[in-house]
Amino acid sequence: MAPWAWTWDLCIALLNGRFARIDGRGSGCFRIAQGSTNLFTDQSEDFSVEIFQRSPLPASCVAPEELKQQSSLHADLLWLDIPAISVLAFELKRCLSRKAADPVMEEEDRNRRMRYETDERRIKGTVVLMKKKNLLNFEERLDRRIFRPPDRKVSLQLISAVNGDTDAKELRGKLGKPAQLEGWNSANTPLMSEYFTFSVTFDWDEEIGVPGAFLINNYDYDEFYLKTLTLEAVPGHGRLHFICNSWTYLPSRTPPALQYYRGEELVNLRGTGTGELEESDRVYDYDLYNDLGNPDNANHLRPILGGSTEFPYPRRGRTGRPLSRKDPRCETRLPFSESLKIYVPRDERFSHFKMSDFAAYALQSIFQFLIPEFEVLFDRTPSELDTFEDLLELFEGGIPIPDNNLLESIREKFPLEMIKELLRSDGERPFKFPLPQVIKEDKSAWADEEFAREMLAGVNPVVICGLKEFPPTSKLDPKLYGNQNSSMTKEHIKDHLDGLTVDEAMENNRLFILDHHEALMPYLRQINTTSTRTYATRTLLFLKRDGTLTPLAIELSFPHDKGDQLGAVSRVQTPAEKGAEGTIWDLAKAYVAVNDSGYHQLVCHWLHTHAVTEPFIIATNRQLSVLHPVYKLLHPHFRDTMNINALGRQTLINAGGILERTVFPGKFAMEISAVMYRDWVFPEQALPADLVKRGMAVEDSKSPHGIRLLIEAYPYAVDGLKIWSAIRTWVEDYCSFYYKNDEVIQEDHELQSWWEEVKNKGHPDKKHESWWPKMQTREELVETCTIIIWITSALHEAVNVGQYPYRGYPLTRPAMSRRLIPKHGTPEYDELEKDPEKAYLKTITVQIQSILGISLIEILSKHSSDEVVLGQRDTSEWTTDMEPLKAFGRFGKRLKAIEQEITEMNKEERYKNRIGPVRMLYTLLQPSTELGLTGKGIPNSVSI
Ligand SMILES: *[C@@H]1O[C@H](CO)[C@@H](O)[C@H](O)[C@H]1NC(C)=O
Ligand SMILES: *[C@@H]1O[C@H](CO)[C@@H](O)[C@H](O)[C@H]1NC(C)=O
Ligand SMILES: CC(=O)N[C@H]1CO[C@H](CO)[C@@H](O)[C@@H]1O
Repeated sequence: MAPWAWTWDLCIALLNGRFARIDGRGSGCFRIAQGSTNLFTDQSEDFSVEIFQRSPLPASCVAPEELKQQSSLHADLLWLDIPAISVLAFELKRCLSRKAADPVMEEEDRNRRMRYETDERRIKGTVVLMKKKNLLNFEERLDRRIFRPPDRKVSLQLISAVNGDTDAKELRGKLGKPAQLEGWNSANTPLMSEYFTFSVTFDWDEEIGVPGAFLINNYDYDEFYLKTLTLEAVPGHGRLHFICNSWTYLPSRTPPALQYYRGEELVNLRGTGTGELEESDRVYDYDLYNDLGNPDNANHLRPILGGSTEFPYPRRGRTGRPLSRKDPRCETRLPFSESLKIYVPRDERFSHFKMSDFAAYALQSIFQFLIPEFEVLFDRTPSELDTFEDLLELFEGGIPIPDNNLLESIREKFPLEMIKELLRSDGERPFKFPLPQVIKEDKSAWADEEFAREMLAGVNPVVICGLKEFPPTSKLDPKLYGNQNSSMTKEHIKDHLDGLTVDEAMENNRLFILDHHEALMPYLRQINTTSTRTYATRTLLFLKRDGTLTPLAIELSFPHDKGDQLGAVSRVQTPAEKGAEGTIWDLAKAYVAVNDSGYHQLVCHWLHTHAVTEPFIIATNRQLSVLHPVYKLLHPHFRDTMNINALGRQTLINAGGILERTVFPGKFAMEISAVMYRDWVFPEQALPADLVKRGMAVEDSKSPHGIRLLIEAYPYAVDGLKIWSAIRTWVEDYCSFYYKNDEVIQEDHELQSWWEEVKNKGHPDKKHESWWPKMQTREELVETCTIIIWITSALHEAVNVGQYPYRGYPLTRPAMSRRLIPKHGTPEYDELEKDPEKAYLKTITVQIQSILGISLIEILSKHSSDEVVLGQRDTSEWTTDMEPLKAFGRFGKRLKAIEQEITEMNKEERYKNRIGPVRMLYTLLQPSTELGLTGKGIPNSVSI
């Protein structure tokens, strides 16, 4: 292993790019950076300087030998996290000094230089490729040298940026003669690298002039990832360095010679709309969610989502698998064991070692191997969870697994080091869950204050509304559902309003509601046919003088036994501490939590971030060239989303999948999310608009973000608005550079086609809505892009990362319930009086599998280090335009300042909702913009 080559590779590992057209069936057009840094010259001294600037050496460096040992297993991780980079820098320096002393290298350098000087009609270049490999195939990962280099089966052709092709009908840049990749020296390619460096020699003549792009064709069956091409000494120009995707042009400003290729590439990406798509395809197309159910299995029949008024839905990426024979409207599913092979456009599966694959893989393994085993285990020992202590024991002591064979088979089935962490070989309780943060410090997770606080600063802070009428009324059709108005009365609450009357409290914006009644009610009867028993709930809250909320009453409603038209049967519980009433109050809160966690997972998380984003991604790739400024703006925010969504259709949201098993509506879960999509309004996804709509804020031009919060200490909104505004400023600066006025927007045909397609093909069930921005002004473009970035970054983060810390403790935040409140005079009621813990546990469902699921994700995400967070990009050379780069720098600085502001607020006791009685700070919207990949912060995209 030549140390020199090793360092070379490490340099390259720090950059990022995009897949080249790799299927050998066509050609792709690439963009190119001029005058970039010297990262890829033979003088890698430049590089070492670069690295040292970015990341100062830590005081203690890992010894190189040690590094190498670790590397063989965790090479990818090492590349990506900060301490490792520092170590690499250290290593690099060491190697450089060796290189200088290496006479063979020097000789080669000299020869190369001579060739350049004597042979002017040739251009020497260096191509850097990455081989494709299977993430989960450990053997392959270890022995990368078995890669057969593509050698002469790959050709490259330069495309002139200055001269047209006289033989072509339309204007397109002159193509040079194909050149082949030259030899690949295996000794030069280190063990732990996926990157390969090749030489290439182009014939050059005046007609090519300065190349502006190149065409690459792969006639080999192996695919590879193209990183860079560097041309030495282009006559009349000098050095040219092509990093995939760093030039930006509006369609009308593209050099004429390249326009043809720009259009052709988009045609390629749109595909033909027919046939099954294969792994190497890069085609982006739309389809219905007709692949969740299985027509051949009576238990797995599910409606098609999308394409009907009953079940409207955003579109998903098309895979083109064969249709079902039994029901040709449905697409057949991939076998479970092949889940990871589900089609997504090749460029969407870019990063080979990343969180989403990991998590999907882990979840799949859990559900395939573990859950069935656990189910057997817990059926055998039904008395296992009779008391709250038993549950705590699970967290503190691990899950008891009596059967050693099971343990062994689990070990075999989890090839990944990280999952093995869960499976200790010492002692008989191997599954130890980290204690969820919410009960770590203090057991007051039960407290009413914490119950209420989490509506403002928990994992689902996006549902609570201001109360506008009392008692709350229903919009459900009385012909179908009878009287669904609330049965709460002033009597229930009047003594707890700080001396105000109900009307005064409402006028002063002191009353709030978490309303989970309206949408759930029509489904309760159906849900009642599953093993779930739950209520529709309305929770009334009062804003106290100290800025915290307290629950006043919870209304639990259930359909009338004799039919829907007779209206709801409701009961109203008010806070109680002792005896049966105290237990019933805790149960009432539990039913609210059940409803809230279902709504959170299905609507706030899946539908409002994952599902609605996918059509934007597809339309962006089909209609905006990679050269387009809006493509460039949005692209980092789309990373991994199609991949995780596709894996989700395979194992999470499918019939019988994880979602159905872990949220209370069971098999109706996805249907309900479709019904909820009817209410989705794109412009209301903007944070300020959302807050105003929910009655949590009022418009106020004097306030910093144009609105005034009615609960001043609403941490999600306070932090969110800062981030929202930072994104908006950045987007505005960026768009203003390319679009000097509204006409440029109107005349940008790619932009206009993009927007048409978002509406008509991506969200076609909503295409007639009048609220879609018209995309005629820069203001509309700025607002639209801000919303997209907000959804994919901060909004997703706010409703995603807190799941385990806030919801990992199923006693206070159950996700399922299996019976209603027992009636007076029944044996069940007696039990509730005598043994409240047991009665409580019989009502809520403690789901070992869901704890296991989220805790695994929790553990995995601690290890993930390849997220790129808001305010950062995976390469600093993402554009060559200086103004946007500067604006981006300002955005990063602003986020850093916000980080600081949040930290400061979190220190102040007076912001009670930031810490709550459980002493757990609200940090979900901390942007964490320090340089480096700390695994913290707001990721750019929905990637898990
Ligand atoms: C529910 O309340 C609204 C507003 O007070 C009222 O108009 C409506 O008639 C009530 N519905 C029923 C079915 O009583
Ligand atoms: C809910 O299910 C239970 C048990 O099957 C049944 O007795 C009850 O009538 C159902 N309630 C409604 C409203 O359908
Ligand atoms: C499925 C579900 O989550 N049920 C309801 C919970 O509460 C929200 C808020 O009103 C409803 O929209 C959901 O339908």
